[in-house]
Amino acid sequence: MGKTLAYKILEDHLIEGKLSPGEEITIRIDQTLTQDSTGTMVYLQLEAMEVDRVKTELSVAYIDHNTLQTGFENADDHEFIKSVAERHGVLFSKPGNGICHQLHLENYGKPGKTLLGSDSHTPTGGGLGMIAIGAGGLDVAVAMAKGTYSLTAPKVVKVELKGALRPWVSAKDVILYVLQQLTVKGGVGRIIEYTGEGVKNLSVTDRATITNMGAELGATTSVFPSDENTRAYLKAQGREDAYRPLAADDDAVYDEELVVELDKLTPLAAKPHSPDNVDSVGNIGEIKVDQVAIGSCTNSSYTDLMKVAAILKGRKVHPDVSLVISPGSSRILEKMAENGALADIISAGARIIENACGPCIGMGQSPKSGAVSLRTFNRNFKGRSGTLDADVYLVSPETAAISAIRGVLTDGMSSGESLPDIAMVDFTPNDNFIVYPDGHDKENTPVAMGPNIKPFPRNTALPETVEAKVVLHAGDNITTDDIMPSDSRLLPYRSNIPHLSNYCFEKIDSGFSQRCHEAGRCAIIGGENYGQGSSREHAALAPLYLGVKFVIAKSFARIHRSNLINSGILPLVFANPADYDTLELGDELVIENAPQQVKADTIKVKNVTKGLVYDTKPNFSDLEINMILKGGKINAIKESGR
Ligand code: MIC
Ligand code: SF4
Repeated sequence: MGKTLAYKILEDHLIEGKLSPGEEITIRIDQTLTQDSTGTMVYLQLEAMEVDRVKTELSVAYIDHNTLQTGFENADDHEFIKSVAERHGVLFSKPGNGICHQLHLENYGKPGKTLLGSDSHTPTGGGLGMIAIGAGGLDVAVAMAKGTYSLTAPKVVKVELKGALRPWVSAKDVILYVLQQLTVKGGVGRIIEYTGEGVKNLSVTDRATITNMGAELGATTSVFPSDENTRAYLKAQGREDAYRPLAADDDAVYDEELVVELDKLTPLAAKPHSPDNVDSVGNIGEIKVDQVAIGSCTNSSYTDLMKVAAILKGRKVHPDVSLVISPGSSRILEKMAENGALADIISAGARIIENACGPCIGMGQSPKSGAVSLRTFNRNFKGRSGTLDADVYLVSPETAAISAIRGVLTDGMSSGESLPDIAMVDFTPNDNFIVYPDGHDKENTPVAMGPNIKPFPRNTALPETVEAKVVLHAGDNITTDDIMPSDSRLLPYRSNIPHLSNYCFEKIDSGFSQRCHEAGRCAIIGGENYGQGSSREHAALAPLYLGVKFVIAKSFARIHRSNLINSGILPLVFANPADYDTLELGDELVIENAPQQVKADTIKVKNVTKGLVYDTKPNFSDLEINMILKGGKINAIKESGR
């Protein structure tokens, strides 16, 4: 029986377990990446593990999220990360170098390698034929300390690509189409593997756009074969020696299949407020646009921005539109400065901002009240832009640029305008933004600890009886942005959980943290796909700090479920989803004989207020049971080494 590419790479890295869907496996991690908004926690945790040098082939610490430096907090975090990176042999990418995923693709990604990143869009590396997985910060800290990562072996979904995209239709439309078909929870427990003759018609940066937004499917990761296009991309980056051809066997067997006919696709958009709320631009119609934002780890590559420059050249941004562009990396910006494309963009009336996440994570550029904002980003959750009543649409760079000129959402295909082909160019290697840890070690480099950096909360061993009061009864698809919002006001406090916890669930229930303080011991009730989106473990650490003991939901998103377990908070799934409706705010819940029950198939939760008993399914692996019993991953590692 032939093998999928995903399983070939996993098999190459398998350390422990049976490589079969649903089984727990431990794999070797070759590379890690962190970014600053999750990175401060990662490096606090790495320090807490008292390790010396990292065990990976390569680990990089990028600074791209908190770059506004509105106060000392951001800059202190950067200095802290730099010092810890130097102590442990991690490369440090200075602010201004660009967005972690774009930079990693350009400079370090290698076909066939594994990459674990403390950011949900780490699967961008799948565009190069890597198994690149997003995880909570603690998992990445452990991967650096031990060179391993444990996960449930996913199913593999085959997405067969046929034909080629037509002008004005791009990789963004491919992934929006897949999101329309599979939804934001369709990828949970799955790797999405792209195959078929259409693959050769997509460049590595196109592929990276698709694997990047596979995060929005909830997938463990997404992967493309490594072929001549991969070689060409690596050669253009001056790294042809990293090339290695990789593909699934012709007779590979997949768990599920989807066919995408590239030549039938038209420009698409994800409407407010979910990446899977997809419709064609033509159907949505020519709605008036107030803001257009181009950039993010999804769509800020050289070819993306050159297409934008070609559309803007010699024209004027519509008077009612604010067009803002954040390039993916310093080398892309440098190239566009050299070849004149930057001048074309500026002259059209676009605002150029730093090579960083910027508006994607609400660091500036919040649209005006009630605005329509078109963004080439990957998430349009309500309020993520910083403006609660803004309507954010996710579109391709082509759709964004032509709409910025016309002032209305525009389908480029029916616009009658032509679009030039963008040729790939060679980049001159440049590591001037990189600080190497050479010459530094733990002994000669002190940790630079600013006053805003506070210790992270730690849990204690699971008690016999767990009592908790329901402090929130939430709906389906709660995001980690809902749980722990992030914007220019809050991002500087990513290393200060006590401060952040005051804002937990702020956007959907402003009384949440107060209720937690009053209750002391708390439980959260959730619907389907609880905790989708960002990998921020702050969405587990802030609830831990506030006294949350367990969450019962209809289903969980992968990374958040792991983050809860890593913090010693129990993620429990309703055996009977109708039980969800019987629970109310203020209900007193009890789990008796908790240490015995967590080892069983079913955990019984008593609702003392209503006189009911709920069956819940923990589905914990042995490693997870150990973590729950010990009160989280750090305690488990310290006590039993795993
Ligand atoms: C995001 O896109 O939501 C982020 C900001 O990159 C997060 C990480 C974070 O919350 O710090 C992610 O995707 O993991
Ligand atoms: Fe940064 Fe946005 Fe990408 Fe997250 S999704 S890494 S905030 S650019």
